[in-house]
Amino acid sequence: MYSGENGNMELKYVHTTCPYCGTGCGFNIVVKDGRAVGIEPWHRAPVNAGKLCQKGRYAYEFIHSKDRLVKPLVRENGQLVETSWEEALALIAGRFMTFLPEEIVCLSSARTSNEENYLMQKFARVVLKTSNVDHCARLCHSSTVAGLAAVFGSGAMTNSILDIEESKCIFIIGSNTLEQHPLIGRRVMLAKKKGAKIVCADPRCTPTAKQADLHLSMYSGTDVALLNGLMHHIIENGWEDSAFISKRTKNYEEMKSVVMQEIYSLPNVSKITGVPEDDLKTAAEWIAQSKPSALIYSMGITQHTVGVDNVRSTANLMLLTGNLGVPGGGVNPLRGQNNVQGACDMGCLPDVYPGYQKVADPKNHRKMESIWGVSGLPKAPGLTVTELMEQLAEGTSTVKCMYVMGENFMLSDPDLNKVRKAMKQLDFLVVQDIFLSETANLADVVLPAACYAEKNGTQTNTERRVQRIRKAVDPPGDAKADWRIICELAGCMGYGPQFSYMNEAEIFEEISKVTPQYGGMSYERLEKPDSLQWPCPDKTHPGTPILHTEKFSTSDGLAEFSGIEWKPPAEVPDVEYPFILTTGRNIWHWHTGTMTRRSKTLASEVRTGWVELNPKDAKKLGIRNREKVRVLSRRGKIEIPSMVTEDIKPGVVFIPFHFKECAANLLTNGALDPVAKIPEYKACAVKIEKIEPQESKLLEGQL
Ligand SMILES: Nc1nc2c(c(=O)[nH]1)N[C@H]1C(S)=C(S)[C@@H](COP(=O)(O)OP(=O)(O)OC[C@H]3O[C@@H](n4cnc5c(=O)[nH]c(N)nc54)[C@H](O)[C@@H]3O)O[C@H]1N2
Ligand SMILES: Nc1nc2c(c(=O)[nH]1)N[C@H]1C(S)=C(S)[C@@H](COP(=O)(O)OP(=O)(O)OC[C@H]3O[C@@H](n4cnc5c(=O)[nH]c(N)nc54)[C@H](O)[C@@H]3O)O[C@H]1N2
Ligand code: SF4
Ligand SMILES: [Mo]
Repeated sequence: MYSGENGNMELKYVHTTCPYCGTGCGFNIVVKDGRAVGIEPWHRAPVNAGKLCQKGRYAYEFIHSKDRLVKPLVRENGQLVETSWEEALALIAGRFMTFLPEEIVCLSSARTSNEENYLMQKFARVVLKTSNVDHCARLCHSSTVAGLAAVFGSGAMTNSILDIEESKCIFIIGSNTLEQHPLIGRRVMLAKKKGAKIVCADPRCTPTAKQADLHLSMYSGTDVALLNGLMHHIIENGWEDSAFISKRTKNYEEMKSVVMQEIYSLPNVSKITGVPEDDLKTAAEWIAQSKPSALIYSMGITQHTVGVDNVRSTANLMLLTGNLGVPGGGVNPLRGQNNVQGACDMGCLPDVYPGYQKVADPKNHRKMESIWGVSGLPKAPGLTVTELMEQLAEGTSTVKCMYVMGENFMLSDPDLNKVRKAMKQLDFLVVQDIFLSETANLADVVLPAACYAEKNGTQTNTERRVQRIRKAVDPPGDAKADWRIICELAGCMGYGPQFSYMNEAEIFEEISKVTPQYGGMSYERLEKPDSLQWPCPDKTHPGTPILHTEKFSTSDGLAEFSGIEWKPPAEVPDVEYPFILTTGRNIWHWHTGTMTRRSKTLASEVRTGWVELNPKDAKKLGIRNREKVRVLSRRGKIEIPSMVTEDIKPGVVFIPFHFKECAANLLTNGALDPVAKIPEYKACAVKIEKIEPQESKLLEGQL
């Protein structure tokens, strides 16, 4: 931090890390008279070298919003009314103590720091004696964590952001990198400038697909067929890396026997995926014949009932072509939220303590009891949030109480009508947020939290880089940092000694003791702009930019192929619901819009949602561009402006899920992957109806 004279104005520049995506760009918050007034480049930031996308550039605009939460609120006669911290915390502590461990769930937040996530899972386990702790990674990369851990022994991105530039061929599948991880997209573009081939597999011709040398325009939900087809062609041509396969992997023959079946020959795969055969051939040749090749994926792969299968298939392809453990290669899942990697690392998952140490292993159990100075920690894994919502809606759950920190599932969970029904089953809901979100609006108690610019801490980006966030301004009103709120609540419930920290650095010190991957890290070491990438097991370890260089993290050090058959999505189009709906994001907005829709520059660029459909489909339905239409699924309906565009495959429609007035999640399907329990956000069946002129007049009258 330094203060500079600018005319006679005193400006302060505070180095920090972006609160939006998992790229983890660094920037300076400009502070004047105690207010954040701008964002300026921080050129020494390792990930982005001073460059930013529009969300980072305007990440100061929502901080001083007039409708920030400034006081705790409690529900009285149906209304949320202001109260003091003492009363709010006493009320919560009293109520929490009346619930059994199996009756209570904590949801942590990938928007908050490692320190705060660490304390949330510690609160659940130590104070409430429950393993019921989860967070939005369940909706995002739970299939990555499960799938890659099974293959490589670790669920994290194998390579680094900088390293992408060294690649000779980049295969992007189910990731709109240029819009959703723009500063990683920049590295892809730099690789392209140096001659790398870019292949992009996506049902939409996104800005990323437009920059690619080859766009594989596929139907949603056909990824395993596509990947098996590419592997079929590679093996048929003898392009596999036999030396790598024999030295570093096992189970190759099983995988080979599956992908060499007739169903995965290119003519068949072309029929299933809708991608021309020649494009499949070119992609297979580029990926196999360029060394090194890197694979990048994100939600187009993970958010399916076959999410884990999809993830394992991507790993099969990169093992087959010998692209692991080398610079410019790797399987690179791009983690979404600023600190979703950290929230997972910190053990905000129902089956693991910090550092992915299994709850069910008695050795870990004893270790944690001794470090935390408690007895009676829960021994069995807890509930995932998606299973919880399902059971609540069916009326079969034991859960009666939820403590939610920084998640807005009333807009982000699938099948919102079901979620609303689930919420009716709860006796007590506490939501801690920076704004009165759709979820907070249902709570019995709302706690006002400090935002990223108002607290210190660390967060971990997609390439496992642990970086500092630094306090630039004071929180508004009575709002407090999440970590302080958790500690005060634990104190009210008789656990003061286990939660007495003077500052964030003390919490981090405990994290480094408990979490093997963070063992050698401290605030002092993280002060350097380069920060550290985990694993960093001891104080002299320099951190690890590339995983699996010598051996994999599995028990025998080998990576494991698996033979995976293609299965269609849980719900496929039929006569009544003839379109595949896929959902996702836009560069200007963030998830449920709590921050970006309050950011005046971002909000003025894109004001509401839309449904993308191909001109051929629009013509059949008699729908013009920008006409308001009705989209219906078996679960709900919305009204939304159309966007008629060649950029989407006929038969597929796309809706961004940021906008509450036309919420995509009223339509989506809550069907889950059997292992990861991730919902199928990327494929369900819908129909589209024209809104007749008389009807639309009536609607206008109602607005
Ligand atoms: N601007 C912005 N950036 C963000 C976010 C945001 O809300 N706004 N959110 C962050 C978070 S948490 C995450 S997880 C990431 C997500 O980052 P991405 O995964 O890149 O984003 P999405 O738009 O969800 O989906 C990516 C692409 O998958 C395609 N797709 C849909 N169905 C399929 C399919 O079946 N197969 C394949 N191969 N592709 C398919 C979609 O057309 C879309 O272009 O973004 C992060 N970055
Ligand atoms: N249809 C569809 N739905 C999806 C997806 C999709 O692709 N399609 N993607 C899914 C994915 S990948 C994700 S990650 C989820 C995201 O789902 P959510 O995490 O529910 O979405 P956010 O809008 O990021 O909500 C975060 C909340 O945290 C609050 N917040 C921000 N900073 C702080 C802080 O410092 N402290 C506290 N206490 N609160 C804070 C924000 O105001 C906001 O209310 O959405 C999922 N939903
Ligand atoms: S790329 Fe991600 S981390 Fe970087 S400025 Fe944009 S939103 Fe922030
Ligand atoms: Mo995400």
